Amino acid sequence: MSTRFCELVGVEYPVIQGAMARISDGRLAGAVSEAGGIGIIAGMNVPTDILREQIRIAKSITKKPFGVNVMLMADNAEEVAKLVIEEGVKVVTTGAGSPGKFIQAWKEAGVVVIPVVPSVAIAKMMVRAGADAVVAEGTESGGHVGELTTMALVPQVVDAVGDKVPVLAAGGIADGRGICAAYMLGADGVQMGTRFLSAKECNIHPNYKAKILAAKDIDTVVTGKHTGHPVRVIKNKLARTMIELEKRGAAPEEYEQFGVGALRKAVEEGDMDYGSVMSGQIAGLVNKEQTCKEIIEEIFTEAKEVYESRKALI
Ligand code: TUI
Repeated sequence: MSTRFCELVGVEYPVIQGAMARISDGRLAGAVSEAGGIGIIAGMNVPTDILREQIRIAKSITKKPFGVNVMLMADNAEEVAKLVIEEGVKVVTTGAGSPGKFIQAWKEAGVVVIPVVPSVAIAKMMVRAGADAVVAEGTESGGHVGELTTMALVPQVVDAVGDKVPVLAAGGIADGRGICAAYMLGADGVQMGTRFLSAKECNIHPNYKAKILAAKDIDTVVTGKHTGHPVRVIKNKLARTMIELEKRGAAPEEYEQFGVGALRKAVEEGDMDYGSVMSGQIAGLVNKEQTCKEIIEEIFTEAKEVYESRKALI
């Protein structure tokens, strides 16, 4: 099942564990990489010394390549960009903006650069700037999302840049069916976040994990569309309050205050009422806690079975 993405980064399975702010740390990323995928440590707003510690934790768990995410809207983007070079991190993914000004230094240091993109125009811009691969992320994803669905976005990004770089699909993918579908759309691999929220190595509050395991198909909603930072979360009191205020035409400043610290409330305190419980639409499919190794082996075994059982249809 090796794809050109596997060759590019030197991994067994073409799966990236999506960066999850305040969630994906060295332990999770190390476990994903040790299992044959690419684990990603989220760098957003993590102080440099703590991030360095997390990178070293991942290195102590695995000798295989792993990555760090640079969230470009975050104040510490510049520091994270430098730290990955200092620490010899093999892969960088980026989100919520253009990493253009960092790309040259990363490439000189031999870092594989993989921006996450929500549209064809941004995918083209990233490839022109020197990206080695792109993740085309549909609006089904958790967290900060674009407008397009994975089904519409991935083949269009593949047509636009797939002859130059590998394209990975993200958003709404959590099992072997999703992997097969991504391959059929022309992707060379997938990025999954929500499925890894259920991993044994994922250090979120037990209430958060339970919420994901219990979630149904219609349980997420996008808040903050008017603020320019649309974020998909599990519906709760915080999400309903924000949507109500948006409907009433309240100024973004009025409800953005609710978002401050809300992710920490969910991840660390387990506040499922007023915390920001970021999750993708596929949470309804995520029903059991497993190790990263079990998750990765299961989804790729499933992908083979799905392909065998469905190929006669074509
Ligand atoms: O970045 C994500 N997902 C995220 S970031 C995040 S942290 C956060 N917390 C609170 C509020 C807002 C964010 C949680 N989830 N996904 C990748 C992604 N990147 N989605 C969309 C984009 C994107 C958008 C615009 C990438 C590039 C871009 O370029 C615009 C430009 O030209 O600069």
